[in-house]
Amino acid sequence: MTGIRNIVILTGAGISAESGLKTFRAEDGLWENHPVEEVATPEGFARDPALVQRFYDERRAQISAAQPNPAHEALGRLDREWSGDFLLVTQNIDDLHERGGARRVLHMHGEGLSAWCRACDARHRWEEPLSHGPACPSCGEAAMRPDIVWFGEMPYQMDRIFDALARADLFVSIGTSGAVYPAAGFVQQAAANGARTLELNLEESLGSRNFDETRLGAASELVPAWVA
Ligand code: BJW
Repeated sequence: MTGIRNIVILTGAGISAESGLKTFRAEDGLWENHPVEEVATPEGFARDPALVQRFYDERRAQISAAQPNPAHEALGRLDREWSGDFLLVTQNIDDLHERGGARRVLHMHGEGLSAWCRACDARHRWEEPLSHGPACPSCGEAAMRPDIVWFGEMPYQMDRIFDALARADLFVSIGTSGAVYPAAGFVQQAAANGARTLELNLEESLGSRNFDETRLGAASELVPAWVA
């Protein structure tokens, strides 16, 4: 990677697919059996909190049972060995990047194993079911919700992401369909600031035409080959 010092990587559900976690928009994907407006909007949560809590209870159990695959591990190696700036922005709520050894990880859509108290704003690591309406360990209120960014909500740490994109020499997108903003627009932001842009995905995405280069295939093969 000659001449490259600052790297920003964006990952999506495709990087965890080979760890057994479903993507969203595939034919048998998560949105197939769970209408998005019911389980991934604040309005859906207000209408039927128990349904939404159950959906994330199931996801939490699946995350805990999954293992990182060679793509997560290759990015973990790259993070540990890269002395320049490195930011791994993930849209995923699983913790497979961390368990694959990455440290400079930013979860822009939240974390499945975290719960957020709407009463006192505290965040707590949460591996148990939330659907039982447990009390917040900080304030005692039964106001815990999944620490997830739903449609219509502001993704986390956007200032830090835009700052990293402004300084990136290389932007790499892995396993994401490019269907959801603002993440889908990062490639254009990075390119406008002069970064080279590379996409690694199983198939052409909605944003493929915006990248300098697209390599098609499974993340568990493409990512280790790119990092090597
Ligand atoms: C493989 C593989 C293998 C398979 N190897 N690849 C501009 C225009 C239009 C609309 C909007 C806009 N700006 C905002 C909006 C509204 C909205 C939006 O984008 N709507 C669209 C539907 C159009 N966005 C929002 O509401 C966001 N908030 C927001 O914009 O706030 C205002 C704001 C303004 C300005 C600046 C900043 C903010 C919030 C979005 C929240 C998304 N939440 C979800 C659910 C929560 C997390 C969870 O439950 O897990 O996040 S939706 C869901 O989609 C999830 C994902 O993170 C996200 C992206 O999906 P992803 O990861 O791309 O998965 P898939 O399934 O779509 O694709 C998988 C890909 O992998 C495929 O391409 C496969 O081919 C590939 N693949 N196996 C490699 N083995």
